[in-house]
Amino acid sequence: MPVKPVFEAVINHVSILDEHGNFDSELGDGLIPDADVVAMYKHMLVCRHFDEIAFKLQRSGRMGTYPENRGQEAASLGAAYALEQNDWMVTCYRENAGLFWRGLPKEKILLHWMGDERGNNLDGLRMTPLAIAIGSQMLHATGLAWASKYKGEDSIACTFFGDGATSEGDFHEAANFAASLSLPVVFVCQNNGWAISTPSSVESAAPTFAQRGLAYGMECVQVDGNDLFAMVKVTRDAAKRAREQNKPTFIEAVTYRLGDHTTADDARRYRDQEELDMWMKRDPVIRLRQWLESRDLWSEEQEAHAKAEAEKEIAMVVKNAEEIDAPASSEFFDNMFVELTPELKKQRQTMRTSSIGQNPSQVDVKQSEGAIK
Ligand SMILES: Cc1ncc(C[n+]2csc(CCOP(=O)(O)OP(=O)(O)O)c2C)c(N)n1
Ligand SMILES: [Mg+2]
Repeated sequence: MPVKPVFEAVINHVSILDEHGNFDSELGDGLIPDADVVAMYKHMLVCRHFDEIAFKLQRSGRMGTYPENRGQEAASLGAAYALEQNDWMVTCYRENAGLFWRGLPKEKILLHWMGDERGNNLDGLRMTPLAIAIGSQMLHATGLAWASKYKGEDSIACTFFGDGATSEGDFHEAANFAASLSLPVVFVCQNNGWAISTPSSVESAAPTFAQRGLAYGMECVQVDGNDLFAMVKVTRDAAKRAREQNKPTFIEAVTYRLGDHTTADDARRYRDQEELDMWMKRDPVIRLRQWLESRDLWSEEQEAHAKAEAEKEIAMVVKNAEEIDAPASSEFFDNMFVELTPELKKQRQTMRTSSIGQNPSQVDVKQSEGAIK
């Protein structure tokens, strides 16, 4: 037969708890201990409140631009829950829920968006600063996983990015290296339907984003990203594959951002109210609460108590972020590289002298070093 298929593929969609409350016991029973589901639900309430307060801080001129995470909490939280303590979490900017779950102090996110570089100082945490340059972080994840494999460690890297980011060359390079060098990376694409005002249908003509990983020889799966259980399941499977076989996986988490792209955006100008209304009903927080209530694991009183606790906690987080001592002006050089490049070293050393009118290239770097400490 001169013509025969050489490759065929199927992309599976995984859902355990759907928006109507249907729960797949076969996949879901025993997946997460009840106490952990309760803890993660409370955590989602805290994250939702954090989001609301961060939005208000921007609107009242107390913080710079902020990207709301509202609606996408289950995707990063479920994935973060499935990772081991020493795994790397390499994110963009809609993963607060997962980062907080893994121990990122909440003040750090506020400081970041307040323009204070200390928000990016993550010493001791296996996570990288929020990547605002779209797609750049996936390369870092591949590099971290490569380092882990090279050193014989058992940690893996889990990276998060949007649907739009898969159109960046960085994604394709990171994916190709990860698959062809057999590196322990989990790629989690949060497909929220939009890249600012560009709908995903314009970003890609393919029926799924998951299949983008196929081209590189990766395992690929699509999952309901608003389903905490399904996120835990697919990430756990992918993490196991990475750890035990050094094989990367591409996970497409189908979700939706319920807010604007950032506080600098007004999504009403490009998306329909009906679309938003439909996704409001698929809200991961509502879904999880219904599941907990149906099992007598949650009550109205617990809800009120948890919300009051969340308000207290976030008020303290805001206070800590706003009352921190002003940073030294040279601190914005300090948290990106372990060792500064020669150019940055020079900029750091000459920033004061050049700001008062001296040409940095004419400043004796060694002499000025002491003055700017
Ligand atoms: C390299 C680069 N190009 C363009 C931008 C401007 N930009 C910021 S967010 C964004 C869209 C990202 O969409 P997606 O990856 O789907 O993530 P989402 O914001 O939807 O979570 C763009 C184009 C950027 N930050 N970096
Ligand atoms: Mg998007």
